[in-house]
Amino acid sequence: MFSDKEEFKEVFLTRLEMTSGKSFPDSTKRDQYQTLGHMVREYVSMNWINTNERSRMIKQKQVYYLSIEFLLGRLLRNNLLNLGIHKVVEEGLQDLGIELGDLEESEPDAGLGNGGLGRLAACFLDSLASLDLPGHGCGIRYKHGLFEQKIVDGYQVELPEQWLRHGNVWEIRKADSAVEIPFWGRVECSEEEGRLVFRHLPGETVTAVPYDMPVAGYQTETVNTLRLWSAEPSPFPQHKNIMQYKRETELISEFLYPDDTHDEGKILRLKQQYFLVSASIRSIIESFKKQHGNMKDFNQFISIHINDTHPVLAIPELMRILVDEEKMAWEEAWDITVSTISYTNHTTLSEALEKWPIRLFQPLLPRIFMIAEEINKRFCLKLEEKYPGDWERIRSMAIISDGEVKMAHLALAGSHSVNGVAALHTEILKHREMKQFYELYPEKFNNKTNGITHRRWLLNSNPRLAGLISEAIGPGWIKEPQRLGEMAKFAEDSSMLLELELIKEENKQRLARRVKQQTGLSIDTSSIFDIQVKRLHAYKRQLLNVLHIMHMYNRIKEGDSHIQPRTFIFGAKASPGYYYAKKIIKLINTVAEKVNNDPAANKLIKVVFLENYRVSLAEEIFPAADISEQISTASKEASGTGNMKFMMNGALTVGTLDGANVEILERVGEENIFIFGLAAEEVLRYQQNGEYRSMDYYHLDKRISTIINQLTNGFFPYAGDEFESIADSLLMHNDQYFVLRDFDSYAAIQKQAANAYGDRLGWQRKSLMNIAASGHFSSDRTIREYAEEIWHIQPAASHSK
Ligand code: 26Q
Repeated sequence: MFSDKEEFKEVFLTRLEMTSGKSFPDSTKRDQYQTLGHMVREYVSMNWINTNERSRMIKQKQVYYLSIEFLLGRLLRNNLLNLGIHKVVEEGLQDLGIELGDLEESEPDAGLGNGGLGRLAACFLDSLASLDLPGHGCGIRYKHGLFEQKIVDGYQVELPEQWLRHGNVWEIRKADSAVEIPFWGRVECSEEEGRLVFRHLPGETVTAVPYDMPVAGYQTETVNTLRLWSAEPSPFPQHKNIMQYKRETELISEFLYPDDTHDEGKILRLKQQYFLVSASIRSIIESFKKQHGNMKDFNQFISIHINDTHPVLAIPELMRILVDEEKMAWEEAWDITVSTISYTNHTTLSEALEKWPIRLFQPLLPRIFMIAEEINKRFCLKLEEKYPGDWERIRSMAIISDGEVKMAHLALAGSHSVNGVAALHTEILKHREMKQFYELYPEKFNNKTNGITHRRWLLNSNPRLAGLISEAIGPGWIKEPQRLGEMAKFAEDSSMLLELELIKEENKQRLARRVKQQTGLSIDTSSIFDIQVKRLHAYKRQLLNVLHIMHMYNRIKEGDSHIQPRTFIFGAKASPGYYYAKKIIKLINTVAEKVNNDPAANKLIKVVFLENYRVSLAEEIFPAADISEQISTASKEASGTGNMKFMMNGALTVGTLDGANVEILERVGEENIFIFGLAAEEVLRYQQNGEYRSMDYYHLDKRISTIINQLTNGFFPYAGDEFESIADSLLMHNDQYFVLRDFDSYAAIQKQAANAYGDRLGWQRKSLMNIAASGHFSSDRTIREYAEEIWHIQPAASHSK
């Protein structure tokens, strides 16, 4: 149906009428989108079935990537490009007077994630399939993804997100493969053939129904599966109050939890975690047993990866099945479990490590808790052997202690591989946060620097730049992104540099139109587009950026006209319960209001807050950026991946030596990046010796005292005491994230960046060098490393188109 334009049009029109029940002229964009989506989904079916059959026939090792989040965004364009039918569809639709772009806009974002961690999972799926690797995702089909953000009077307001309102054309409900998940109840113990046997008698069971989505690789025949589980009432509920049972059951997959490490310990979140893990492991084992008969060689054919600790119950769940159901001896089951499971850590903030109080855990998951206790007991015995008498060490490493289950400790003990997501982050894990575990298991620790799929983040979202690159070095980079390095040979080619500038200008115009449409504000595309888009967190220091804008405003008001015009653009969601983060959003909007309405300033600087930052908006933002703000307090950002998306689209980084910025610097060289601020070692030293005093910076730096005073002295006419808590965090609470400490060096580097922008060709050369060095940060490279060094999986016999 996609082999030629005429055939496509015919099928499309017939299908449109059949499925929408309307004639073509009466059909809406959404009808047309859905028709096309269903056609594409059907088109992949053949390869999907073949991929599944092949893996059943040839007994190839498979990896399952368990993640509580998959931040997929839209799928239509990605699927069209990966399947190689983009052109036929675009031209066929054009004949019918339909713009493909308009249909794409009808697709809701699948926003089943908070940010970096969830988006990484989505990039990994694309790379797995594109590299012909047998790797599948397992997640939750949340009815509502991350909340929709509105800005009302400068404040964030949250609305429930509704991506499933009109159905999801990419999924297939597999009711036949549903599994039952037990909760609550008690554990019965008996003796059978001289062996203690445990049986969980659940108080309630929930049905997990899988919805499968095809993941088609770029120009290959591999189609992997993303299996998302939905919670439904069990067909035989044994509950007194049926309505209440139905409601409680469905709640499990109703909402994605916003990343709120301040607000932990919600029972529903734990229920979600076990729901995902238990359903996934059961279905993995069922399909394994169909193929192999018994569980003996499980670890040789299956790898299970846990994305942070959220799915860590995979460890006790696999143990439970092997010991209770497969009647395996504990030691053998443990060896299989450890060699099957691998774990990625995404955070250095020790306060963010997951812990669950026993009083919540034990009643909800009584058998899993017993197994966790047994794992803990054996683990502590081993520690005692190795560190006799070192009770302090044993207590601090225990999996269960102080009335809590430590999920990271369970992951460290129960997996064979633990990785950080950038070199610096892995070093911090080894030598600080997880030092004792590194001493115990040095062989488990390894680094896998994050990556992004260059297909979504360059080929699809910046088609003009992608076209220019393909013209210059051929299209080989799409399969082998490290070949982007060949672009470096054009560093002195001024026609290439001018082309780059032109493309950037066009992308800036597109973003300017979006800004106009969303905010009513006109922005100047010849100004520097200086962009910070990411979740709002104190450690990411959006505050440093805003304070610096206030300082620039003050300079302008003092008559300094040596200012390179700049448009500051922000996008950020704050977790609904994160008071301080919400204050920063209000501050950004308040500064925007002041600056944009002051005729003395708004010719030189403007401030834009784009509401509801999400994948589809990101795709318009990255291609239009001149400056990428990556300004976290050094040591706090595990990796960052937005930094890579900006770089790949030719933006220059203003950043600290944190996360993957360090590796970006190594690749682009210091002349092509703007590095400032404390290094991680310095931050960690300050934190240890307590010698930082933010008040000194207030007293010694006039720029700083002026700005901080402005937060509370009526400078913002209607603000009242709105920003007192921000001023207090900086002065009374000693500025935990070293905003004032880094202010001077930030202001200095921003001046340097502005000067560099003044040299047009010089800037484009730097931009080119960033693009050229970005191939290393493709998730294809990352996934190859996981496949070779952790999962030990091989590509399916090459059958690329
Ligand atoms: C915790 C408790 C309750 C509810 C939700 C959560 C929760 C949810 C999501 C906690 C954390 C997350 C997400 C974390 C995350 O995205 N981390 C980022 O991972 C990226 C990919 O590795 C890194 O690039 C970022 O540096 C890291 O911050």
